[in-house]
Formats: sequence, structure tokens, C-alpha cells
Amino acid sequence: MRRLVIVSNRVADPSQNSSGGLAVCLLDALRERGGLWFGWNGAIVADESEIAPACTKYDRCVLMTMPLTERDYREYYLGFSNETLWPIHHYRLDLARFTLEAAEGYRRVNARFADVLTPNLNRSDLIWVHDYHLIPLGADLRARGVGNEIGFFFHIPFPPPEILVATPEHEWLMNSLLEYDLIGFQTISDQANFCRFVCEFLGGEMVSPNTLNVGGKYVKAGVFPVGIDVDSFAAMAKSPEAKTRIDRTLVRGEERVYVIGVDRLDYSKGLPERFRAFKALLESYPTGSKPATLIQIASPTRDDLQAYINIRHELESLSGEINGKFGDFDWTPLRYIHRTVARDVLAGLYRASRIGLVTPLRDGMNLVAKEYIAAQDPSDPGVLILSRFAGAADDLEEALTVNPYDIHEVAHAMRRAIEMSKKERIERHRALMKRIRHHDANNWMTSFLRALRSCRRRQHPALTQLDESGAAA
Ligand code: ADQ
Repeated sequence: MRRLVIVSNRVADPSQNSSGGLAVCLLDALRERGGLWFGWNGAIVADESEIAPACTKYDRCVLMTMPLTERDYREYYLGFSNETLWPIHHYRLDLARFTLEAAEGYRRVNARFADVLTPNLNRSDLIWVHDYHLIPLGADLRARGVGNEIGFFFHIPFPPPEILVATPEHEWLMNSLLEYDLIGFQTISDQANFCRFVCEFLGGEMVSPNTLNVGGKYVKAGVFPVGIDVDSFAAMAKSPEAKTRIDRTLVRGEERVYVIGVDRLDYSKGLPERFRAFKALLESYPTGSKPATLIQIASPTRDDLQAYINIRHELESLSGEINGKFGDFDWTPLRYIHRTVARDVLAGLYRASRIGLVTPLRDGMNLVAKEYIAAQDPSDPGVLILSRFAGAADDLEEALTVNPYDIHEVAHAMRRAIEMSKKERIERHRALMKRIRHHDANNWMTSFLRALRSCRRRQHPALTQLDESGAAA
């Protein structure tokens, strides 16, 4: 089997709880197959003299990581990646910021990643680059003579061209994407937006449903919805450890409905709107009733950016207001926890909650929706309420789909979920389980890699030999 080389901005530490979808799904995928995972180790150092890469082994994979300098962190990570690309790809032009230094830092770190990675590659490696931090990496590797198949996957949405063109330097950025052999998207509409951009702005043409020709360069664009390892998540939700933790956390012996929200604390996740919808739900019941408790777990992320500081303050103020207005001596309606929580505890909390509330304003996929389904007790499952603007909504049709901007619609869906018969909950859950099994982590990885292997080979003797001998890639 050919070695898989994964490159992402951040390499997760497998011994720690990760609160990012990308880390979670890549770890699931690499655990199965093994390979090399290259990227940032999360450390920040003063200058470039301290950034030598280091390797560690984890199960069947090697993790090769390096730190960023303070300047890289500011310009490449916080700046161009998270103040320019992230908001634009989430349709938030109002929050996008741009500086020339940040764009330069983005170029510099991508080039450095290519410098470090190139000598560590074998000719037969399959290379898979992940997400918006590393869009030009494929072109940087090509410039250093790497002829292997290189694939790229967008974990985040790909906006319509009318929004994308607000990205300064978008032509350079999008042209650099054309150096990949295969570009993967979460949903059909992301893929369609990309193809439309290439055809309308870069002079490309579709030569088959998944293939673009841009001035003689062929690029494939495919849809590969991210999934989770369903069985291992379901097992975690039933584990004695999860149960003990849950018994300590939740009030037992009362007919209380728990509603769970789990997200990175990001403005794309629609948390203030969710809190307001919960408030509207409480208002819709007679005074003095205690119909539901919302547990919102929001892990810290990108704390150094103003947009994230603002949303944190907004949530603190909203949760104070809701608890002040509706709370009682024996009841805190909204339990807001701003930290990363162990995955088995999360799984147990999902299972103990009647409603999974997943209401992002825009999301590439959203793995929490899938984790919530996997964690349920099939004989008495909860109900998933899912934003129509999450990529997951394309597939998870038996969830209660809502417009997250419409707080009354979300409140109404919560009420419907509270009152839903067990029979209907079981039917919906059964159908949803089938769907998340069909698009699970393994399927995501194998279908992407199969498509990548089938891409045209560049002039590369080692790869040609492999093909001719018929060896499985
Ligand atoms: P994220 O935006 O990080 O990922 P998501 O898909 O919801 O979003 O994944 C979050 C992951 O982190 C989940 O596995 C969740 O359990 C975990 N997590 C969140 N909050 C946590 C907390 N407080 N404690 C512990 N764990 C927590 C990006 C895209 C998504 C896309 C994924 C994968 O933005 O749209 O689904 O990549 O492609």
C-alpha cells in the first residue's frame, strides 16, 4: 500500500482532547491506515532559528511537526487564515480583515512547509492537504519538483463567486488550487460554487461532471462528506465512565429535558441566536414551568481575535440574562461551559439529552450533529435539530431542519422535539443512523483516496512502474 502523507495546519496531539472537527476526523482516518502527518505542533517560538521539525510515532503513523514563530502566528494563522479566509468562506464579509503583511505571512509559511516536507517525501506517496490555511501548498510543492498526486480538501464551505471575489489576492489563491489533482468539498453546492468560479473567473470549462480544464490543466472536483467513526463513538456513549460522569452532572429522578449544544466558540456556530431561541422557548411556557435545561459547551478558540472576544462577551451577557430571568433556587436553565471537555463525557451528555441543538449560521459539515446521533439509545433516542446552513443538513433529512436566524422557528422545533412521540423519535433516529453509517470516517477517507489515485499521473518513473506492475496503490 502506498504511504499516505497528510498535511494540515495543526497536527493534533493524540493524548489530548481535541475540539476541532478536522483534528477529530483526521485522527480517526489515520489510526486506520497509518502514514505521515505533517503540520504545526501548536507551539509559538520567538524566531526562525527555533523551528526545526521533530518526529514522534503514534500507533501506525509518524507525526512530523514544527512550531510557528510569533510573526507567523500573527500573520499566517490569525491574520490571513482566520481574519480573511475564514469569515469570507462563512459568508461574513462584515468580519473580514486584510493586511499585506498577513498575506505575505501566509505565503511564507506555506513555502516553508513545502521546503520542510519535500525532502521527506517518497516518490510513491499519496499527498493529501487539508483546509484553507494551506491552499497554495500544492503549488509550492510542484515548484519544488513534487510530481506525486496531491489532493486538497475544503473542510469549510466554499462560497459563491460573488462573495469569494471579496478575498484580496483571490486570483492568485484560486490559480494555485489548480495545481492539485483533486479538490474535495463537503457538499454539492460547495463544489458547484467552485466550478462556477473556475468557469466564470479563470476561463475554465467543465469537461465532465467532476473535471475542469483550465488552459490545458485538468483538475478534478468531487464531493466527499466528512463522517465519524460511528461504532466507536456509540460505544463511548454507553461506557461506564461516561455514565458515572453523567450521573454526577445531571439531575436524576426528575422529568427534566436536557438540550445539548457543543461547539467551538466561533461566530459561525450561531450561539447567540441559539441562546435567544432557548429564551423564546422558555417564554412560550407558562410562568414558573421549567420545561428544559440547555447545556452549552463551547471550547475556546482563536481567543486573540477581536471577533471572538466580542462573541464571548455577548454569550456571557445573554446567559446571565436568561438565568437571571428564568432561573430558580433549584434550577439553572442555561448551563454555559466555556472549556474543552473529554470526548467520553461529551458522548454521555449527548446520550442523556433529549435534544441535540446544532444551529450554525454556516458550517462545512458539522460533526457534532453526527456524534449526537451516534450516541443515542436506539430504544429511546433524542431528536436532532439541525440548521439548514450546516453541510450535514444535505444528508440528515430526518432531523428537524431549521433556519437558525429565525429564533421562533428554532424555539418551535424544540417544543416539537419535547413533545414528539417515542415512536417518531425511534423512526427518525433509525433512518439517521443509516445515513451516518453510510457516510462515515472510513468512507470519507477511502473514497477521497480512491479518487486521488485515479487522477492522472505526472511524469514520474516510480509511479509509472507501480501502475505497470499492477500493484495496488
Ligand atoms: P469545526 O468547525 O471544528 O470543524 P465540527 O465539525 O462541529 O466543527 O467539529 C467539532 C469537533 O470538536 C467535534 O468532534 C466536537 O465533538 C469537538 N468539540 C467541539 N466543542 C468541544 C468541546 N467543548 N469539548 C470537546 N470537544 C469539542 C471544521 C468545519 C466543520 C467540519 C469539520 C470536519 O468547520 O464544518 O465538519 O471541520 O470537516
